[in-house]
Amino acid sequence: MSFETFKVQGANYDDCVQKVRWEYGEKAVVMKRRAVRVGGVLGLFTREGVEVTGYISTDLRYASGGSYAAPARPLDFETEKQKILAAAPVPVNKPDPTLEKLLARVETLTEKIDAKALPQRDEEHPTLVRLEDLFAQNDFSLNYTKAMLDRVRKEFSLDALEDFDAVQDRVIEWIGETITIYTETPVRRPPRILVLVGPTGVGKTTTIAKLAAAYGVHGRWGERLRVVMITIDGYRIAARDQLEKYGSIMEIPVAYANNNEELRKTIAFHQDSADLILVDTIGKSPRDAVELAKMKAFLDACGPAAEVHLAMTAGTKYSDVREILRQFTPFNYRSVVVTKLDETSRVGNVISALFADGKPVSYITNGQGVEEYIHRAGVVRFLINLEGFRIDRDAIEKQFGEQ
Ligand SMILES: Nc1nc2c(ncn2[C@@H]2O[C@H](COP(=O)(O)OP(=O)(O)OP(=O)(O)O)[C@@H](O)[C@H]2O)c(=O)[nH]1
Ligand SMILES: [Mg+2]
Repeated sequence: MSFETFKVQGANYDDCVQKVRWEYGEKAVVMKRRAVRVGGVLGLFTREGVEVTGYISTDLRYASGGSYAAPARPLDFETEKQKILAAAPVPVNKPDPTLEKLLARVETLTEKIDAKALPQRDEEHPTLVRLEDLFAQNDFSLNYTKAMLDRVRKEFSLDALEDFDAVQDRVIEWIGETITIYTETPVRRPPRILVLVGPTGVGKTTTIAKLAAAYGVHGRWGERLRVVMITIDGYRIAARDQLEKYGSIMEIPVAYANNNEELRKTIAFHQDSADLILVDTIGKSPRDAVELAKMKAFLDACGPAAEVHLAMTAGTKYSDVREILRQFTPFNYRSVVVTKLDETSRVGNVISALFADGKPVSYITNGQGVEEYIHRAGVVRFLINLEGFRIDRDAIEKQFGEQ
């Protein structure tokens, strides 16, 4: 079966989608996105951008006379959001918790309405029903599931659907293609500054210590680096002790900064003596906009080159992952660290949410011990965590690289 594909680049995901709609109309289906460098001259002045690839739907099942009901016209979350914002009584400059809650609710509802566009199960091929159950079992979002099942319907003939194993092998590949991995920039001079933000108790401090061990003690991903850990959580004695204990065991310096100015000075102090500066922060509720804004002002001392990573627990449910991703947006985080992968057998929630927001993953952690339970993120690591699918490890390693 042949179909027309496309590849479009833009400043961000929304920009790409707009271009796709403009060029190819409503029949275009975006399947894959990845972070790329765009623009520039002779390799200089490139910017971070996004590239989306997909195909043009030639699906005739929805044409009149088909056996499936015409799909409900999907509501677009952004359009609905703009309508709500426009109707707000005052200009919304700072996050308003009520409005945020309302937006989250609208998003859930639009998802549910979208999902109604799924054909009735009793009209479905058993392979599709089985796949739909597997997606649900792994906590994939309804939109993600629908997009995947649509693609299966489009790319497999009725005959081909009979071979469940062949179909699921392809689906695993497609899921793998929706996972974006963060590419580390091997900067050392000035030192790379890695800041970890995120909700309370997700494992930020532990992850900072794990990164310090991996980069600074074991040289696990290349040459051993000179590492410094800074915490801005100096007021909490327990937090201070926690990092200090790790620091003394690993013989890695730990510094404290209690305000923006101290943080700026501490970073300046280590400018020439460190290769990697790891900044641990105070866990914040994603709902506390005022506290988040304060911490953002504090962290501005790290400078624009600092890499902010957002830590979150793998077991977080889909709608909460979306909310955390949204509420931490002001920190301009580049990537997400998925923690406590060992505590869940479901990774569809995180995969769907990161895909919906176009966010890459940089590291995953999967255990309490500091020595080894951190890995650079890799597609295979997520795929082997999928439940119920038959995973052909050799095949996915061939495609996505060994982990
Ligand atoms: N199972 C499991 N537990 C983890 C992992 N990473 C951290 N933890 C545990 O999670 C708990 C909280 O870890 P912290 O590193 O203190 O979390 P935090 O985000 O710094 O917490 P706050 O500073 O209070 O916001 C501890 O009991 C850690 O041992 C992991 O990968 N797997
Ligand atoms: Mg902490």
